[in-house]
Parts: sequence; C-alpha cells; structure tokens
Amino acid sequence: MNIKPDQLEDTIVKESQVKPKLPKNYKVILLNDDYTPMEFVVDVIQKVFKKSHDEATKIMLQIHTEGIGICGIFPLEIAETKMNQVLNLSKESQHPLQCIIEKI
Ligand code: TYC
Repeated sequence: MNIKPDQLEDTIVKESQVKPKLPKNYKVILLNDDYTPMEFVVDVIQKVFKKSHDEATKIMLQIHTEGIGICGIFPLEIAETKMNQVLNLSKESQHPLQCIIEKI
C-alpha cells in the first residue's frame, strides 16, 4: 500500500477502527448476609448456575465464610440475566440476598 503523507493520519485511524474488540466477561458474585437461609442460597445457585447440590453447597459456604463468592463467569448479557434471576428469586421470597456483576 502506497500512503501519501497527508493520508497517513486517516489510514491510522481507519486501521484502529476496524481492530476487533474481544467481548469482556463478567463475574457473577453473591454477597453474604446474616438472614438468608443457607438452603435457599444453595437452591438459587443450583437453579440459576446449573450446579450440583454439592458444588452449590461449597460455593454457599465460601460466601458464608469469606463474605463473597463467584458463581460463574459470563458475557455481559448473560451475567446480567443471571444476576436479575437471583435478585428476583430473592425478592419473591423476601430474602435480602444480594448479587452483583464485576468486569474481569
Ligand atoms: N450467612 C447466611 C446464614 O448464616 C447464609 C448465606 C450464605 C447468606 C451465602 C447469603 O450469599 C449468602 N444464614
């Protein structure tokens, strides 16, 4: 490609514009609280994150002892959907269980 000096800036901008951007992933994190029953948290983790009872129990106990726990890592739209599913189940059952997402 033969680029004249006055075309150089345009060419650089165009090349940077077409550079493909990798989609970012997000951690879906549950937060501990003093009121939500342990079995409810296990149930939510099984339903929303498709974990076995054993795996969901491990994650719940980690949240209970450490304060937070990662339930999965997903692209933004899926992470948001899962967070909203957790918050809806929690609200329906009147538990204070909180869920957030965090960019990796
Ligand atoms: N700490 C809660 C209890 O003792 C259990 C719990 C675990 C709550 C995980 C929220 O994300 C949570 N009943």
